[in-house]
Amino acid sequence: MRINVVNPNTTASMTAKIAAAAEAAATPGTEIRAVQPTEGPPSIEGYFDEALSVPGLLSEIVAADRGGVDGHVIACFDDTGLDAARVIARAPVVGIGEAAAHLAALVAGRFSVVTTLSRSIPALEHNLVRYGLASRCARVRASEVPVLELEEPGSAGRVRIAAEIALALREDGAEAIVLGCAGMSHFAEELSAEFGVPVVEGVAAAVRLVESLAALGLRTSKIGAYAPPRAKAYSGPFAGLVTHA
Ligand code: 5HY
Repeated sequence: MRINVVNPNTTASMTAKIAAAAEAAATPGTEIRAVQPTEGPPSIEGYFDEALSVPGLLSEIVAADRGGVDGHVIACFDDTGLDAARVIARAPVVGIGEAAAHLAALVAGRFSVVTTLSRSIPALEHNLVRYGLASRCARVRASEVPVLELEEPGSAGRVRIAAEIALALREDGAEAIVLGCAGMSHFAEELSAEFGVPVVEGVAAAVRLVESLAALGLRTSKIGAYAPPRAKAYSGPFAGLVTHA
């Protein structure tokens, strides 16, 4: 089985971290193709970055889909471009945010999300409403750690994330934690041991879920919202994307 894992930002060190988490989670025999676009934001922090990351993301989705992968993972906790990717791709597409929230809801009555900056919170809250999981999320919290600070050796990021987890367990009634950034993937196991609760990491969750969809022969339904684009004269640098649908 081949899974295409796309980091929608352009930071290669983050893609490498994501690849390691994806390969550690994948079942034996699954090949992970981890990539990032050549154009777009170096990190995704809020609505503007999300929008600018989508064309590059879709380019990577289409390129892999043409090559015949069995599934796609969007490795940004905002699930940027998820619905558009499901329109244009033949193989199933899973976002790490949606995947992590669903798995957290299977192991806890209520969970809290700990993400990077406060400016990302509204988009994540909106996603949880779209996914039908808002009632299971006690709170979306921010550690105020910028995404790229997580790439800096020796940063205080982990300490600030742990402090926010402690507050979530004490104040929110959270019984599990979801790490709200692909750049936090390497912290999950140690934080779960430190706090004694499930800490759900989205890359691993999404890899296992998309493997399951592929193994069950389940692909995105193409008769409604995710039907291929209607024939029209697209123009500009991304017009070639639609010939794939
Ligand atoms: C992510 N940003 O997973 C999100 C998290 C965030 O570049 N990769 C990013 O801060 O919204």
